[in-house]
Amino acid sequence: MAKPDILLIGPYPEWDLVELEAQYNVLKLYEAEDRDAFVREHAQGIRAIATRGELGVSAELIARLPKLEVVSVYGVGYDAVDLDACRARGIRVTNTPDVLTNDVADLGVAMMLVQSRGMIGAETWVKDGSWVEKGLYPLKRRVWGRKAGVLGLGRIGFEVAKRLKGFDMDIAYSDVSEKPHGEGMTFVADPVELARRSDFLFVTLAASAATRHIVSKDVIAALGPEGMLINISRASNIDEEALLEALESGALGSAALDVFEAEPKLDPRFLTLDNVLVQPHHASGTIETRKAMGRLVRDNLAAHFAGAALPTPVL
Ligand code: 8YV
Repeated sequence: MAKPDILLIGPYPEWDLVELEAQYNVLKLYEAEDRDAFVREHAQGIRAIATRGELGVSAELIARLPKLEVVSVYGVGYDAVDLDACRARGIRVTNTPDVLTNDVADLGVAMMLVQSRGMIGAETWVKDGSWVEKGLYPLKRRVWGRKAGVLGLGRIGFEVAKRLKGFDMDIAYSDVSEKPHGEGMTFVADPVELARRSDFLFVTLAASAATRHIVSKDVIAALGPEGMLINISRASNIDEEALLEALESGALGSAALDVFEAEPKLDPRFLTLDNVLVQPHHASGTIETRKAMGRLVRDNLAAHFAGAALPTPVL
């Protein structure tokens, strides 16, 4: 029997590609010189899409693929997949939850530590000779024992909070309602109030139209000139223009960001600010986790084509 055609929206690691190509006829959209012509040429055969969290699939592309049955997302976030278009056509959607939770939480906590203790600047201080010429590195702010806010106490938010407890931090969270797993933390319904009581505000909620700019100008102002914003979710959760203005004016102390509106082409203002730590959307980027994510993408595709229950369905 012929291998089913699957459309790969963006590159996957080689180890996943080898496995996918053994089972499917993999059509690499990202390698096509003329993507429009490539889609037209293969439109009648494509039964599955494999994509990445930040790339998703547009309604426009879905509309051009009449035989599309399933979209498998390499990532927990599926906000970039047009779910309405999939729902309307009965197209199944899967993601890769759980396997990446701990790595994403690790990176968020690492960013807090690196940024609060000024470790990037401290390394430059050593390497550029400032230590020898100027002496002691400027003093930075402590982390342990201070106040942390977690916006979104889902799987990732919970793991962030668990780690912060190890730093004896006073932890509060916001979510749509009080959570049974929020034991030992203070529930604060209003994100502005949460920001007001926080030294460090972690953004860990799944992005959707409803959460767009939930970290508003008011939330940023409430976090204030001594506060730090850490985003390991999606850029759309933050009003990025308000964030940049607050970082430039000092209305917000600092930020540590793994995600950006125009990634990978960031607003160039981010690149000149010295109170922001920027990371290339790699919170889930460990070999172990990425291998597990790739496996789950394939397990979902295999289950779909075998007519079995999908391991991690979104739709
Ligand atoms: C990306 C992510 O999918 O899990 C998510 O939602 O955004 C990430 O894990 C990953 O960077 C691969 O592109």
